[in-house]
Amino acid sequence: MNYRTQVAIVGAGPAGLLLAHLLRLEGVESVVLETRTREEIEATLRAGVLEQGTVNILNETGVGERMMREGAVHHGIYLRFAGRTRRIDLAGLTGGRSIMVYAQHEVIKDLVKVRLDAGAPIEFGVKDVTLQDLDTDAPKVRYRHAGGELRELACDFVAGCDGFHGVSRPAMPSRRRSEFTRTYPFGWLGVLVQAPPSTDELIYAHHERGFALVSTRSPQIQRLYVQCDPEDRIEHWSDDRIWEELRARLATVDGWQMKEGRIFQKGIVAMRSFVVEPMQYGRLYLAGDAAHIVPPTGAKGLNLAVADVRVLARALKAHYQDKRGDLLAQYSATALRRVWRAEHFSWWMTSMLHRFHDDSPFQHRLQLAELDYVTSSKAKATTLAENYVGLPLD
Ligand code: FAS
Ligand code: PHB
Repeated sequence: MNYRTQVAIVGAGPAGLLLAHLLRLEGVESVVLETRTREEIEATLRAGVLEQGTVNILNETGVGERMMREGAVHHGIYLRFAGRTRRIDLAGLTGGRSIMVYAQHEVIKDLVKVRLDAGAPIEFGVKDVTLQDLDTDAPKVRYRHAGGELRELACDFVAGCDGFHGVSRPAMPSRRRSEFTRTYPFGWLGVLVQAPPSTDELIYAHHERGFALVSTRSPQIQRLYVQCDPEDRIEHWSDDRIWEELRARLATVDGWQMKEGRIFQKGIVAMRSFVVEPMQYGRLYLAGDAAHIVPPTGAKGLNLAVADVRVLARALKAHYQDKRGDLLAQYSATALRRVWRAEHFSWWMTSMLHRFHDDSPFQHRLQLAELDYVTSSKAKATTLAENYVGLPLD
């Protein structure tokens, strides 16, 4: 069966769902195609920190009510090193900008609900998605409907929001794209714990045994991470070993104690930095992880996806409402400027806070000097703060 829309959106992650939402509010039609089921995407554990700009756009477009009710606003973060804890006053250093701790899959639930309540289409469980005629003004997306029927969706534009392992980026001819990559020799083991919070704000810890992060999800559920070997297998990480590492890496000279509890989820993620240029090929526009990956140390992944689709939605609106092509033509350059800023910040946070196994004692001292400087110089602390809360969306 063949049918038509204005914008075919491949992928129902934060990028695809928010783009569909912004376009619908501007009267631009779209269809969202997703390989997984609604239950699966609403249960995917990923990011947890929303920049000020992300919070603002969710509130301004009417999908922020539950976030404001259930999320937690944090005005600072802690850096812990050499057994001491120092606070970065995010709000004080950025004229009142803060972060919201609200899980990515909760944002997904809110965006899916508002779309389906409006009767707008999301096709879950699609297969064999292929992109056609992207270098013409009549691109198409072919796919197999969940029911098995082959379908062709004709459109004006394709938004590739299908993540790092999707089909959109590879649909760009390799001679027409450049890829920039850095892979880190470590990963994160993340756990969900049934316990009360051990801290009022996130703790980023540097330790000779490796990095650790204390984050949260709710007053009953905490999110904790330890640096690990990316090739390691989760079976090698018993709960006892995880607590032993967390206690050691988070220990302070003033005897700070972590509140422990039942670990009910654990997983290991590898870490890399990746960017493709340009983020556009013909009528295909890439957004989010389909175009760029950041290590999670800077909490930028989800927020960059949001920033991309904000620029893309405005450009598509200008195309349909004002017959303007300039914003679409500038999309890739506009998005990449913010992407590289976030790539640099995420690489810097990762380099300052993690142990590189081939680190010399000299390198270790340099990290401690950097941490001492960023927590004692207002100028340097402001650099961290303004990047962490997110530079204002232009
Ligand atoms: P997503 O990957 O979220 O969404 C893409 C969607 O496209 C998925 O639903 C997928 O099923 C679908 N799809 C794929 N192929 C398709 C096809 N061919 N056709 C149709 N649909 C297709 N960031 C943080 O800040 N903090 C974290 O702790 C953190 N943890 C992470 C852990 C992991 C394992 C990963 C991979 C990322 C993590 N991130 C984290 C980054 C994360 O938040 C991403 O930046 C964010 O999900 C990007 O959103 P999207 O670009 O929408 O891509
Ligand atoms: C999280 O809560 O999952 C989280 C927080 C901060 C990060 C990464 C992940 O830098």
